[in-house]
Amino acid sequence: MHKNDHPEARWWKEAVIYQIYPRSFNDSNGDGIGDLNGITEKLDYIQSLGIDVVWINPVYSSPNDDNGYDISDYRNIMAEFGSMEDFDTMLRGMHERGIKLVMDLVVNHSSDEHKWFREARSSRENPYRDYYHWWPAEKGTPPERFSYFDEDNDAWQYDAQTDAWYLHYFTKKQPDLKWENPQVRREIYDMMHYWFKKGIDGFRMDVITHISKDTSYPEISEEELEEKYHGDWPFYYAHGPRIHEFMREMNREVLSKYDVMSLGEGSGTTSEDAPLYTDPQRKELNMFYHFDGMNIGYLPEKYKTVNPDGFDLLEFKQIYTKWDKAFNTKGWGTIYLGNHDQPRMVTRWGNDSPEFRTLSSKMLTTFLMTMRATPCYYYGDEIGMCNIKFNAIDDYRDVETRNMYSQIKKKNGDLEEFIESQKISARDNGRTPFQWDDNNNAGFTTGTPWIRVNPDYTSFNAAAQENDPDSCLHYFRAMVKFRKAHPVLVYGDYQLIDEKNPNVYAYTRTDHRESLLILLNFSDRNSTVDLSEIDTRNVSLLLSNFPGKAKNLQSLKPYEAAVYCI
Ligand code: TEU
Ligand code: CA
Repeated sequence: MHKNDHPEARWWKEAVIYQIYPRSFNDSNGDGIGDLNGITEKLDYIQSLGIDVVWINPVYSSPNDDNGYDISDYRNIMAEFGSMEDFDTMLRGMHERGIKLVMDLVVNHSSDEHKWFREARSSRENPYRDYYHWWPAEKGTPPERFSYFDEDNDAWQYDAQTDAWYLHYFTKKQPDLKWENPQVRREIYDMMHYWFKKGIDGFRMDVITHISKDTSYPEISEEELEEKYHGDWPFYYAHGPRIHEFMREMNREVLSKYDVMSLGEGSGTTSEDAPLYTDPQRKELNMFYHFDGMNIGYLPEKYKTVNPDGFDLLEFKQIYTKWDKAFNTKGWGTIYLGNHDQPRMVTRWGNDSPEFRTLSSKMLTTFLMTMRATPCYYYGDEIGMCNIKFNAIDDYRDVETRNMYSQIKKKNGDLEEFIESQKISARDNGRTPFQWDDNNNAGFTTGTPWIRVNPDYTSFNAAAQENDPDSCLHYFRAMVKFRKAHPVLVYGDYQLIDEKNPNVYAYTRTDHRESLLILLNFSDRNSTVDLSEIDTRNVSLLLSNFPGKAKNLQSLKPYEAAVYCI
């Protein structure tokens, strides 16, 4: 293995992150809900993947209106997930195995059941009142603001007790914290110190771009807002006027004091804005993940309704190339194809038919492990888990899907089309229990799972894949090792090849030591690639998802992935 000598080398650039959705990973006590002891039980498995960092979705006290993204106590563990002792045991177990832990930081909003909000709503004079954004009734109806998760998309909720509205960009049980209040920021920084002192290794920062709001309403109209913050929603929710001031302050007061990873969820930012958060000279965050890649393949005007024709690979390539460029000199990015807010990667970006599921899953894994950004790999993708595709609204647990359904119903919209479309795009597709083995409920729980287990667990599960050297699981482990053995995949230049090819994504990664060529066929047909731009005289195959790869470099089988040294 090469010793890494890159001048800008950092552990978090070289890491592979494995994201765990605790509710669905492993249930240790039979109540149907995954928990911290469940994760601890599986630490040897997690270690066997060769990953460096685990990111867990929120495990703090929460009434679970939005599965833990509505926090009622930032310094405690959700009762369903266990106790603080269980947390400490899990963290110790990870550190003993050389695995770092990144937690979710959800500070754009709290739960309405947080003490701060309960106090704030009790009277206008309460000292916590100014922790949130209020609109008193005597000023008339509040100016229009959009909420992502509200049934009427109205971000203002009227509260009779004090005759005022409060702001919530997500559900009405997620009131937005007022970052403009220095006391709020101090509370949050203290809380961050509390977790860092416990020994955690970083934060993934939920909708962090949204914390700074334009509070100049009603002086500013919806139209002016759109213009000021790059056109259509949701951009004007992000990247608010004081955002970089807050980020720098958080860095100075907290992050700079530890050797930790900070990863911002970059919703609503463009590739021009993003480097402002991650440019090391600006001392804000380490890295960022974008939504541009996730947002392709939807019908315009129809939120989360997928285009039945699928997505355009040319657009896909253009987006990932653009984002590589955004971070190639300033800062650092992350890359993902699925997470708890997205459907399963093999269904959305590959092909989950029996013929192509394993192949396309490996092809997508190859993509994630050979790009410049830090990969965030989602639990279950290593065994090729796919969308569950519920037929009925009652099967869904997610507040987003349920609210969209009620909205469409209210407007007498096409519910059938919606349910069909959610089979591809719904977040719950990525939240079904991990498939450990072919026992009841895939070995996830001895009780009744909080959300249905994908019935395909009898053929797709970790135990079966352990015994199959050609499985997705073994391929993922091999790819992680491969990335670590080739620092060029972390730091090397990225160059798109055969840009106009509609089926094949081809690129090179190059540093002073070596040059690798990556060929990925995203289609279900034999495809060819034009390699005339590069010198392929000394090419040798290093890795492929087709063990006996065809001799002809230019022709690729359906969903073939191959990495060459050139
Ligand atoms: O997601 C923020 C975000 O941008 C989502 O609203 C996203 O657009 C949506 O999930 C796509 O379907 C974060 C968390 O990752 C998400 O789970 C939370 O629900 C949300 O913030 C509120 O905290
Ligand atoms: Ca449990």
